[in-house]
Amino acid sequence: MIDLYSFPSPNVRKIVIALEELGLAYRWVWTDIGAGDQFSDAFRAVNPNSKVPAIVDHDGPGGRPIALFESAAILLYLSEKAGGALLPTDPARRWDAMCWLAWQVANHGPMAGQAVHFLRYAPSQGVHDEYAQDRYGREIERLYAMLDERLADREYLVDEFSLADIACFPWVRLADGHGVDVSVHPHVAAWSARIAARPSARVRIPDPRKEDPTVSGWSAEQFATLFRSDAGKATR
Ligand SMILES: N[C@@H](CCC(=O)N[C@@H](CS)C(=O)NCC(=O)O)C(=O)O
Repeated sequence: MIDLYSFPSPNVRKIVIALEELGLAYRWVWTDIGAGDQFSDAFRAVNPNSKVPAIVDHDGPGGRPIALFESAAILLYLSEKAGGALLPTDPARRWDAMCWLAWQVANHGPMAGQAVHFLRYAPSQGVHDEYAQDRYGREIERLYAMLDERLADREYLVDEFSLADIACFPWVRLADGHGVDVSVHPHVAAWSARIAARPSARVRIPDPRKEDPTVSGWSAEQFATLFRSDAGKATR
């Protein structure tokens, strides 16, 4: 059994899709990153970097429990556990998939994160607003143009559905939030619709906060916890 430390977020969704595709048994461990659960000693024993996703596989190598963090490492672990599934068997194509997986976690995810931060969350810094929005906006557009070019003549990033697609898809679904209009990247839009049709992509990540009708969006306290700053209070 695998414990998945979860919160409704694109990086967690990658792991959910992989677990579902591979048919591996898992259970949710709700980790409220708005309430600061990621900074608890118990959580930091699993992920010293205080972020979701993280997993504990109670049946890890040698039958012993293993804790893993960082979405790319978790995806590769799950693939290996399932005998190399979700990666091409051909070595050249497998390495191609690795490149796109690394591209997502080192470029697409972080740049999208910065773009949404400066578009939606950062308190106004006057003249500097435009600078940050321009910098991250341009970089994220460049990355989507690159993705679109890659998908122009193939159904999936390395022809067959792989970890590379799983890593990119949940972020592409949030493109609006980081200021990207996916309709101007038609190959990305078609690829995204293809993946969205898979049952694994439709699984709902449980969110106990949604059962509380008084909770909607981020409160100033949750915002301050998440960004470890009081700055957000100025915007609310
Ligand atoms: N590079 C990490 C990024 C993980 C990440 O940024 N997780 C966010 C949610 S999507 C988080 O836990 N944020 C809480 C925080 O920064 O305190 C990965 O790919 O797993």
